[in-house]
Amino acid sequence: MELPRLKKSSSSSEVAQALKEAGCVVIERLVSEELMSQVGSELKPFIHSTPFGPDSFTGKKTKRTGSLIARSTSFHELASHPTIVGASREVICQTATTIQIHLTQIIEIGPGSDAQPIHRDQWAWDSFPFPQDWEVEVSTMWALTDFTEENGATRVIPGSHLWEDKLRPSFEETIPAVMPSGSVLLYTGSLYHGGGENSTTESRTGVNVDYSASFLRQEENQYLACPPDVAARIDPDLAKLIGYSRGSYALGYFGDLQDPIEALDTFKDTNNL
Ligand SMILES: O=C(O)CCC(=O)C(=O)O
Ligand SMILES: [Fe+2]
Repeated sequence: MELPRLKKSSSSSEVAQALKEAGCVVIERLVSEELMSQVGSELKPFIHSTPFGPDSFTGKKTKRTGSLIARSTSFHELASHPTIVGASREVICQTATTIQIHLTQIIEIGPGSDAQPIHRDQWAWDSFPFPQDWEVEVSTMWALTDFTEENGATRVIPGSHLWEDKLRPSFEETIPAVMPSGSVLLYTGSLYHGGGENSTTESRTGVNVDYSASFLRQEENQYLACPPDVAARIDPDLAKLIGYSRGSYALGYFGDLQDPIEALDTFKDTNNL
């Protein structure tokens, strides 16, 4: 199966349909290169002070820098892009009533990095065996630099979202998601994939934003990454998407069954925001 490729003008439903069929899809040049380089320059000091990963999964020559909502205002446009959020909602809400941002992470695969082991992102939930027709996560990888086969473009196996669980596919079964800066690769939590090997002398930089069913624990702790004094200053819809809202009917309330967004309203009132 080939990796489906869609245009910037594609609707959320077209993207969701491609995800349901192939488990992955690229939208070419969804945002401008200028926006990507703005995100890159806002995050540069944070990437600079990030240590390399401790093991072969995170990558010993790879840097992973999080808290992107608090650290880069330009990044908000990527995290809340209507085509992406709409498609994620459509795919995940076959099984859940609401979605949330699961993690935000800039991934810089340094020169000489080995390929990452092929995996499913949904294994993060203790490898819980979700039924095959349950999609609980949509991952996105925005190309900040161009993604090439040589510099470590994400490797995917289109169609593998329907494969059995706990397989160990070989690197040879994968293909690289080659795409120019400003493009985005979407893949379900059930798709077998991994970061590629970087045999060039430059870093490959991708912006990874994942969305998940709100009934699952978030991989990046959004309440520490974006505490109330930060969350009160961002767009309320984005604040809701990171978890300052109720998940489903009962999840995430505080105090006397209050909705989390009320905590931000109170914070704004007391601080005249
Ligand atoms: O960096 C990449 O291309 C993929 C990273 C990835 O799959 C992960 O960290 O889970
Ligand atoms: Fe992954």
